[in-house]
Parts: sequence; structure tokens; C-alpha cells
Amino acid sequence: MGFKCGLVGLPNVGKSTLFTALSNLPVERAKYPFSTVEPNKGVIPVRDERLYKVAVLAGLEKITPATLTIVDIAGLIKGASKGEGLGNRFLAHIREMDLLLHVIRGFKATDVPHLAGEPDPQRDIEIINLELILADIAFLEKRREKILRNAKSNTPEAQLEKNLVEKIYAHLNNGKTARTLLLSAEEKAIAEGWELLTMKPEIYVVNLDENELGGKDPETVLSISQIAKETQTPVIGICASLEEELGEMEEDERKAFMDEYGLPETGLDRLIKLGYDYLGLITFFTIKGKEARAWAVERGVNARKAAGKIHSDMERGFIAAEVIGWEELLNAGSLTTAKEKGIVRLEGRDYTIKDGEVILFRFKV
Ligand SMILES: Nc1nc2c(ncn2[C@@H]2O[C@H](COP(=O)(O)OP(=O)(O)OP(=O)(O)O)[C@@H](O)[C@H]2O)c(=O)[nH]1
Ligand SMILES: [Mg+2]
Repeated sequence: MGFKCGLVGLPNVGKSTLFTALSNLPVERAKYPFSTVEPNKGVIPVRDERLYKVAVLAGLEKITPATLTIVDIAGLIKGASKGEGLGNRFLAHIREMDLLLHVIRGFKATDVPHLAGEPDPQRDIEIINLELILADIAFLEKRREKILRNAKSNTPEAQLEKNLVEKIYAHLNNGKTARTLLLSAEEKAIAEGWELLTMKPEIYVVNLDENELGGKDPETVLSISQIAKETQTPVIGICASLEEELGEMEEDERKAFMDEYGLPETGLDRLIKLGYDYLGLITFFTIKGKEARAWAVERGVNARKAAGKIHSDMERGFIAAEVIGWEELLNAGSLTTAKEKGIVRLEGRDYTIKDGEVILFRFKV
């Protein structure tokens, strides 16, 4: 399934529009709130020039980029954690995500109603954050009981868990998201297992009006950046409806359009890159048969685990990895020459994969 990015936010902020732009899947988008009920799932290819260069060098036609999974979730409103709107069923979908793309309405469009009257980014962010905090409190309350019962055993682990649950619980009850609480590595490892919604990494995606793009950051983005500074949340401004139009254009037309608007990159490319980096992902490449392929893995992963990303048999039967950096490979001219020159390294299971390496796994089944 890969790494999952979930679109969250108030109704009518353009989540489904952004989803369609990212995934090319035409889903329901409408001027009325709660047009999305069941989550939509799609795949986003991660554009990577290096993969194309490696494929061209190896004379391969089939190029398979790394992907991220994107999930378009129903709009949340005040009281969602108590079942208002489409209710807390949707909070469960958020729990499965690796990264939250919190979409905030910047565009005005008077014909698209905003549930709280006018868009007000700060208030809108607070509404969503509060619902997620309340959902975490409810979730932790159940856990807490069990943990407090266990803590009677007095082992160091049980005590650590008890202190941690109390600490996070108090923090949430102060109206703060769990991700803003400073934790030790040990505490973090435990808390991550609880899958709290407000502990997940999050990016603020401001859905702007078309005419606010290019040039300086508009007022909405600046004011949100101010709010985001405290929590070190990255902020990105895009225009979902424009991104969708760009996706429908031919390459030449798109380029001309973007030049005119002074846009060096599409908003989607910027967003995907930001998400990829923020998730701490790196890419390795494989060449097999007629296919060059990119794979996304978490930074720090070892060769054996990386092999498992391709197939569990490869992880189980891992023998060794033949490794070369993509640039070294390009400089050598071909894999055969690189091997002759002895610059393809043979690495064992504990080798830490680095970004941009071309890898051939040896394994037995
Ligand atoms: N002007 C303008 N309109 C937009 C933009 N993005 C979305 N819209 C419009 O806003 C309305 C709501 O968009 P959706 O993508 O359905 O919003 P949503 O967040 O998925 O809404 P729910 O599923 O109801 O929560 C639609 O009519 C879109 O065409 C934008 O960037 N600019
Ligand atoms: Mg929708």
C-alpha cells in the first residue's frame, strides 16, 4: 500500500479537487458540504529525473516511479469527535494515515459556501485541530485506564508508560496537539504505538485563489505560517482547481501557462516533494528485465528491509545487495562497465541504503 497521505479539513475546502489533481481519479466534487462520504483512495507517482536517466542509460522503456497513496477523507466539522456531521467513523480513517495534508480554504468563491460563514484560516485550523485533540482524548481515556491498572505492577516499563500517558493526556486537555509535546526517544517509540491523530506529521496546504499564485506569498499563507511556526508545521500554498486544469493540459500548453503565471514548478510537484521529505523518505532504484523502478523507503532502512519492500521472499531469503550510486552508474556508462571497474559494491543485510542508489538484490527462495 505504501505511505499514506490523508487529506483532512473542513467541508468544501477543496480536498476532493486536490485529490483528483494528484491522482487523476475523477471523484465527486461539489459546492455543497459533505460531498465526500466514503474515502477515495488513489496513487500519486513521485516524479524523479534520476529514474529516467538510469532507465535511458540501461535502454529500458518501462519506467515505474515510486508512489505515495493519497486518501480523500470526508470533511470534519465542530463536534465530529462526538459524532456530528459525518461523525467519528471518519476519524478512524485518519488513524491509518502516515501523513496528514490539512487543507485550509484560502480561495473566496462566494458561490461555494463555507460552513462557518467566511473563511478564517486561524479559526478553521483550530476547529480541525480541536476535533482531532478531542478524538485523541477519548481514545486515550480508554487506554489510560488499562495502563493505570498495569502500572500497579511497578515495573520500570509500566511506570514509564503511566507517566507518559498522564503527560500526553494533560497536554491534550490543555488544547494542544500531541506532536507539540517534547518527548524522549523512548517515550516517542511508545507513544507512536498509540497512533494518536494529533501526533501524526502534518502539512498545512492552503488552497488559494488562482490570482494569488506566483510572486510573493499572499497574506493567507503568511498568516498561517505565523501560526505554524510554533508547531513547526510546514505550509504550502497551491490552487487545487488550477492544478486540476494544469493536469488536463498538453505539456507545451502547461509550460506556457506556468511561465505566464511565473510558476517554476507545479504546486503538485512541490507538495509531493515536501510530503516525501517530511515523511523522511528516500528512493532507491532497481533494474530488472525491461523495467527501471523507483522505491520509497524510510531513511535509515537496511538492505534486507529494503528488499522486503519489493517482495517478502527477498527479505526472507536475502543474501547480499549489489549497490552503486546512480551518478556513478551514469558516469560509468553501463552496469557492465561499472562491474568491470569494480565500483559496484557488495553489501550485506545490515547495510544502510542511501538515497539514489541502484540496487540488485541477491536472494534465495
Ligand atoms: N475557486 C476555487 N474553487 C475551488 C477550488 N478548489 C475547490 N473549489 C470548489 O469548491 C467546491 C468544493 O470542492 P471539493 O473539492 O468538493 O471540496 P471538499 O473539501 O472535498 O468538500 P467535502 O467533500 O464536502 O468535505 C467545488 O465546487 C470546487 O469546484 C479552488 O482552488 N478555487
Ligand atoms: Mg470531498
